[in-house]
Amino acid sequence: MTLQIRSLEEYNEVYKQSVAQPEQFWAEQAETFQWHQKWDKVLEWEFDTPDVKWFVGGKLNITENCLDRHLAERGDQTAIIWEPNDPNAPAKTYTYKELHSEVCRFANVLKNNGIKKGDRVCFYLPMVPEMAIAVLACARIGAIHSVVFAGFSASSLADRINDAACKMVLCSDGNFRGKKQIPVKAVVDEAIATCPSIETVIMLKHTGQEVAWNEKTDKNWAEELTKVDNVCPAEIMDSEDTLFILYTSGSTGKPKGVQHSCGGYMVYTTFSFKNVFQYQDGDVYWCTADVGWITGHSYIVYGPLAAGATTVMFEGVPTFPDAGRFWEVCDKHKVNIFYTAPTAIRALMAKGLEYVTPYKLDTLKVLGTVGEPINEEAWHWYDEHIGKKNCPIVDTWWQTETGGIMISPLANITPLKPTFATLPLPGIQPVLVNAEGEEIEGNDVEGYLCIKFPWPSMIRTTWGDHERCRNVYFNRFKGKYFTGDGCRRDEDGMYRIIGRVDDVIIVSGHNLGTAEIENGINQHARVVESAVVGFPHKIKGNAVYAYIICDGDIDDVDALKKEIIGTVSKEVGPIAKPDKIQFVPGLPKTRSGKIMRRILRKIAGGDRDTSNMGDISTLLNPEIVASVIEGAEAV
Ligand code: 7RM
Repeated sequence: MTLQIRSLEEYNEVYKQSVAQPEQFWAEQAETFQWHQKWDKVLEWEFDTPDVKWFVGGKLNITENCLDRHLAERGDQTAIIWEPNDPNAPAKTYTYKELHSEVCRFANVLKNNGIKKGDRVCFYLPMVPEMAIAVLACARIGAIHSVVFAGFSASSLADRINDAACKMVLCSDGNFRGKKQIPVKAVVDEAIATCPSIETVIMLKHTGQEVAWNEKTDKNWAEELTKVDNVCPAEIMDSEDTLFILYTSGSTGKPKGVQHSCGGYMVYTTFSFKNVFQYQDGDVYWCTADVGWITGHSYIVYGPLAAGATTVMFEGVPTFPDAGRFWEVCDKHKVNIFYTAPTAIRALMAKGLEYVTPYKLDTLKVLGTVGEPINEEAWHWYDEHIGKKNCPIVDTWWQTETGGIMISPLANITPLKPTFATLPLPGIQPVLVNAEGEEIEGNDVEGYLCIKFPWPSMIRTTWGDHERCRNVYFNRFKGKYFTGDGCRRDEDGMYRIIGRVDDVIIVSGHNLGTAEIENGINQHARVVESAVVGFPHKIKGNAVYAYIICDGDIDDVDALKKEIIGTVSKEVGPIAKPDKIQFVPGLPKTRSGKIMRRILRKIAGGDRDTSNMGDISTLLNPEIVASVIEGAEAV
C-alpha cells in the first residue's frame, strides 16, 4: 500500500528522507503499484533541455492499477457515484467491477474504430460517467486523451484538435447546465470542418436534442457498445509513454498542450491523494471540478481510483436549483471529503446562510480548496459554516504542469494557516528566488516560486513544441522549474501564494501581489469578490485599479469606495490602496474559476475594444467583458 503519513513527526521524518534520498523514496512508493516490469533506473534528469524520466524502463498500465488490482478486494465497492444536473433525476453508481467492465467495453469501441496506442482522442463531453469511462478506456489501450471543456467555442476546440492532430472526437448531443441546455454536437460539427485529422466522432445521446448527422464520420455511442464484449487486455505501456495532453491557455498566444506520462503521474497522484486528503477506506470523496481541468484528471479520476476510493462526479452547477445544491449533495451521498474552488465558496457565501442551514453536513471530515488563493473571509466562512469548525481545510497549491498537489497541508497531520498552502509534500523541493535567480534562504521572505528537483508527475513537454516548454518553465531560472507564481515564506516557513508573477503590481517601486490586496478588499463586509490590476500612473509609475462585486444595491458609491479604501489601508497598508474602484456585476473568469486579470488590465489601461483581449470565448462568462468595459467609462 502507498504510504499514508499519520503524524506530524512522521511527516517531518519522511520529508527529510525524501529530500535526502529522493530516488529511494519514490522507488518505495512505486513498489506499491502493479508493474509488468520493474524500472531499471528510478530517475534520469536534467532541467536545461529539459529531459526528465521517472521509473525508466518500467512497464505498466495505469488502468490495471485503477481497476484490475482492486477487483479481488473491493470489486463490489462503489467506485463512482454520479450526481446528475437535475436533482430529481436518479444518481448512478458504478462498482469497481462494473467500472472495469465498462472501461473494457469502451476500449473495444475505440479499437473497433481504428484507435491504436499513441493516437490522440479529443474529449468534448459534459460531466457524465461515460467521460471517466472513456478517459480510462483510452489509457487502457495506450491512446492519448486530450480533454477540452465542453463549452469552449468551435474555434477553440478546433485549435486544440489540430495542435494534437486528434483522430477522433468523443462528444454528446448536448449538455445540461442548470436550467439551460447547451448544444455540443453542433459545436463539434462546426469545429471539425477545419480539422482534417478527425476520422470519427462518437456521440453519446444525453439531452436527446436534435443533431445533424454525418454518415461518414458520426457513430452513436450506445450502438457502438452493442458490437463489443467486456474483455480488453491492457496495453503494456512504458513508464514514460504519454498518458494525456491537457491544454492550458497561457497568457498569450496559442494554448500549450501540457504532456504527462504514465508511471510518474500514477505514483504521484495516488500518493498525494492519500496523504493530502487522508482518505480512509469507505470514505466518500467529492471533488467538484470538471474533468476538463487538471483537477478532474488527477483528483476525480486517476488518483482516487488508483487509491481504491469512492469518488463522486457531479454534472451540475453550484447554484442550481439553488445555492444549496453542494450541501444537499453532501448530505445525500454522505460525503466525507469535499474539495472545491475558492470562486465557488465566495459565490455561495454571497447567497447567504439560508442555503446552508437546511443541511446537516455532519458526514464531512475534510475540506479542500484549489485553483486560486483563498481569502481569509472565505476561508473562515468555509471553516465555520461548512466544516462546523471540525474539518481541516487543505489549501492545495499546484498546476496543470505539476500534475499533482505540491504544497498543501495534510489533513489532520500538518498545521493549517488561513490563506497559506503551508508546506511542501514529501519529495517536493520548493525554493524562492530573486530576479537574478539566486535562491533566497531563510524565512520571512518573498520571491519567485521555483521547484529545484524533479517530482514524478511533472510536465514532460508541451505537445509538438519542446522548445516552448523549455522557454516557459526552465529557461528563466537555470536548473529550476519556474512556476510563474509569486510566493511568500513566512516566519514559520509556511508558503503563501501571492498571485501570478505577471499580475504583480509595482507601485512606487514596491511589489504588490494581487492576492494580498484582494484579501484586504474582501475583508469589507459588503464585498463579495474583487480583482486588482495595475494601471499606468504619472507619479507612482503604476497604481491599483480594483474591480469589486458587492452584495445588493449601492446607495452611496463614493462613501462605499472610501470605506473600502480604508479597509485596504488598515489590512494591507496604505501603499496598496486602490486609486480607482469600479463596481462590477461579475468578473471575467476561466471555466476553472480563475479571474482573467489580463483582460481587466487592458480595460484599466483604457482599452475598450474586446478584439484586443485575446480569446474570450473560453471564458465561463464572456458576456461580462462588455459590461465591465461599459462601466469603466464612468470610473
Ligand atoms: C490546479 C490548478 C495553476 C495556477 C497556479 C496558481 C493558481 C492553484 C492555488 C493557486 C493559490 C492555491 N491548475 N493556484 N491553486 N493559487 N493557492 N491553492 O489550478 O494550471 O489551472 O492553475 O493556479 O497561480 O500557478 S492550473
